[in-house]
Amino acid sequence: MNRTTDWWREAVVYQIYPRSFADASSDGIGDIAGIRSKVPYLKELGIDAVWLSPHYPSPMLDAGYDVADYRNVEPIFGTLPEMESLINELHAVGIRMLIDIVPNHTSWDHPWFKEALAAPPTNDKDAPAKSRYAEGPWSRYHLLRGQDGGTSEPNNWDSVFGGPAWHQVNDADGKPSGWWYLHIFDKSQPDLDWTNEEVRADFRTTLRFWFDRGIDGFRIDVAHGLAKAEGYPDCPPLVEKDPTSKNPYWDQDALHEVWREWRALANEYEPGRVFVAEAWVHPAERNARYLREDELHTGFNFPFLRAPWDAHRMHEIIDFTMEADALEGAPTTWVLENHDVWRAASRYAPLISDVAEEVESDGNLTLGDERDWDKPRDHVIGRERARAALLNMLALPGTSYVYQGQELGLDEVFDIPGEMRQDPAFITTQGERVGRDGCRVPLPWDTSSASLGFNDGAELWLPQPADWKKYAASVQAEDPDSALSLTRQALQLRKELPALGGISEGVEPLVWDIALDGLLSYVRPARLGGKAIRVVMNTGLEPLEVPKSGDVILESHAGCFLNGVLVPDSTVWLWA
Ligand code: ISL
Repeated sequence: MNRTTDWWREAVVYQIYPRSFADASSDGIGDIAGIRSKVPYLKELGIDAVWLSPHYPSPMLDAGYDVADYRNVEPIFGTLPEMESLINELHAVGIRMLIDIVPNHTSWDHPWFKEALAAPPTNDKDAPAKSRYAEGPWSRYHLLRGQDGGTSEPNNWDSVFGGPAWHQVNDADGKPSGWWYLHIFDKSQPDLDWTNEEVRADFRTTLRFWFDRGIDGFRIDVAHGLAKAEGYPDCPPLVEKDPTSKNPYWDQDALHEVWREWRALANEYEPGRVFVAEAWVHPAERNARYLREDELHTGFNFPFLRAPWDAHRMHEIIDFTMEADALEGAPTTWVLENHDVWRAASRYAPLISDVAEEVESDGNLTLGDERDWDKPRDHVIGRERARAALLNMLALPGTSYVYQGQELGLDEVFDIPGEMRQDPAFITTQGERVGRDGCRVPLPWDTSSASLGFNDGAELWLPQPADWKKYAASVQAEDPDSALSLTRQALQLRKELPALGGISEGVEPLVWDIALDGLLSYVRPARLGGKAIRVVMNTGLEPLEVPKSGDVILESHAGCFLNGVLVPDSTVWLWA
């Protein structure tokens, strides 16, 4: 174990979604210059690393997850030299930098796809259904002959954003060719064929391109999607949304070969570079296979993100994810928010109509948990729970991910007018699915402009709610009880208290204290001369007596722990 290179085992990584972080150019969309202006803020927040969502040239039909050039910077965001300055400036203040990479698909604006479209397939009416067209430029993508003489999709696969996962290509005369390309996401995101060595070699070049510029690692988009089952079999009924190997386009064994290749490449660097997998795979043991010693370093813990507001369920999830990852010697990570899901403050907010009833996620959380999104919720409770959940997360052993604005306690924004919404899930389903724009609203920084310091007041790509002034970072910085102050304190204590670290020395199981109805409690044992810490969270509806309590280190809101009793919707760190 090398403590210097294993920083990723217990870091706090802050996700920056560049469109919505800070806009120095005042065109309404965030940019690299905006991020550079906030490096002091990031330093003061106390994070260890940044993960930047895609910054590559893109037509932005999926907010940059549709990449047209993997070795450059989107002009809206800035230039390559600016990107290099950002890397250096973060490093200068001791913050590492991960960037996103999107290997499952390119944009339809990528030169490879344009080249493919310019080489229309022959309209071979006699070609059997599902035959592969793997010649020339099309061999980098999945192009198949449709069924019923080419008139219908090659199989029943659905796109994650709604509708079929196939789009028909025209022949040279502009008529439907009978050949269809695969797009598991939007039709502007054709899937790459990873059995093609040219594709693999080109991504190796991209990895080196960024590693050579000082990037510390990559977050790998859709790491469970690269291989498709041979023969493109139909998806069995009811398996459609199932991220297991039963689904012919998720979690296929063949893709692990790619991760082994990437790991070997990352290991060539000194210090070694790291990967975090975005893999929505279950069961946890299968997910852990992505973290084998010669594959990826870590992966997101999505079961934790999807946990309902229930101590018992959280206990189970913390335990089984740690156990599964430990089988591969990997540390577990923790995440509550990202750019694809509802803000925690809204996700945990109970419906007003039935405060007591908690509905467990239906598994469709990945594109924003869209259950009852238009029904009123108790956001006061939601915000308290989000603070409590954050404090619990930051005490768990291993790396935690914080999504921009989570430190400000932002809510999901629901009242974005339809014509401003940009998520392909909203557009493809014509509004049937509300999509993910609600967690992507530009950040409120201060009260200096109509856009709350996001830019000089120019119109934003997504509107901020009228009451967001109270969330502005500058306002919260003055308030010792704000979400921002709480996050800063927690991150500071994480650095100071030895008991909250230690996972670099090996994967230790948590010491559970109690997980009673509504009460989650565990101890982080004493180490390096520091004292043990007990973490207690109350997800129940009643105040609960904490059987073993010590002096308070930090409370999720002031006064939530008094005389040994913890109020609902709160977390406390105590000396054990
Ligand atoms: O595959 C899923 C469920 O099994 C999805 O949850 C999927 O993994 C997830 O939506 C992938 O998200 C990532 O890739 C998308 C992009 O729109 C998201 O923003 C990104 O996080 C396509 O690149």
